[in-house]
Amino acid sequence: MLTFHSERTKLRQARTELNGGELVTPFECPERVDMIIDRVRQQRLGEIRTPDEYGLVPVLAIHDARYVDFLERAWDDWQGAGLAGEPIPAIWPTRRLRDDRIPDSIRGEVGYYALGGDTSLCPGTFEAAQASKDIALSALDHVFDTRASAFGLCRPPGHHAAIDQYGGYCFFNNAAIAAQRALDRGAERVAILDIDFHHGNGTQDIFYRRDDVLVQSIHGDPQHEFPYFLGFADETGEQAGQGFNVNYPLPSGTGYADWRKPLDRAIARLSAYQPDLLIVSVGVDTYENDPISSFRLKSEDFSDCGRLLKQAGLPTVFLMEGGYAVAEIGINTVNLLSGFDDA
Ligand code: SP5
Ligand code: ZN
Repeated sequence: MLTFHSERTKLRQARTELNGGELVTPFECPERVDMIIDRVRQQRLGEIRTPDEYGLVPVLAIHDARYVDFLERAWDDWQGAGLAGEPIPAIWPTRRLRDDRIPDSIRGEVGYYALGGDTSLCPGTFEAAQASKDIALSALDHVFDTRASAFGLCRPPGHHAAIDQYGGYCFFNNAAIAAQRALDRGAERVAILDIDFHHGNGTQDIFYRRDDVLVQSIHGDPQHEFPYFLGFADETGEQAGQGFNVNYPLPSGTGYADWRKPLDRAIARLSAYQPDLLIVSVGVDTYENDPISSFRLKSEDFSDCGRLLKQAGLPTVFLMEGGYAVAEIGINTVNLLSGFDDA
């Protein structure tokens, strides 16, 4: 399988993450990319290519223009306002406040556009986010053109990013941007299957009223896991999208035997939909030793998951999302991709 990779993804090097009242070194770190690409080379998964540059047009097909502009200037504005440290919101337009006005001061804007406080902004974030979507688009184009499958080693991840919101370590929704490009290139139906530990709230929200993208997500129950406020089983889509969003929340401690049951259901639903191609949002934070998650998949389980995904029989674009057990992230990710290739 072909891998798309760019060193530019490592330009985001945030120093801080707000985690339970403390500022810690971010779990979503540039070393994740090094560990995965090293393993891709070591296991001879296939050729590694540098992505093409697509500019902002495909980003603006999904995201709000003012949001994109905010991301581009946020760090400079924070510095310009004389604020120390990295931008983290301290107030949001939550219940009983207005969300129909956008502040014109950076502290207010950060609160307006952030969905959580876990994702500090820093120099290089915008460039890395652009590289990440270029990787997703290059992988999409390769799969669209050849019907062979491909892996986009995206970083930062994307599935928590909504039309005008960043957070959960995500800025541009790479999977959504790639899905929209497939449709714009003539695909009639695209399916997204999100196997990251966390619910892909951004992806769900972007396509919630549409029937041309089937969105399915297997994740930790938001009743007790991030992002807490979306991802429940009763969210099935609205209007034209009714029935085209499927959530499979699972309890803490879920191991592979119980995790693969919804995977089987998701693959069956996928086959019924008959999409032109499949985009897999790959998180390996379902791993038993992940530092921020609570499922119990073992390294060999990712190989079996890859094998099962092959059964869908679809041209498949794998896009990297989460996974924070850095020492094992390469093994787990490449196990999944090899499991698919070798099936
Ligand atoms: C792409 C992705 O996987 N984003 C995840 C963002 C999660 N950010 C919030 C992390 C909360 C960590 N809680 C730590 C609990 C440790 N037991
Ligand atoms: Zn995750």
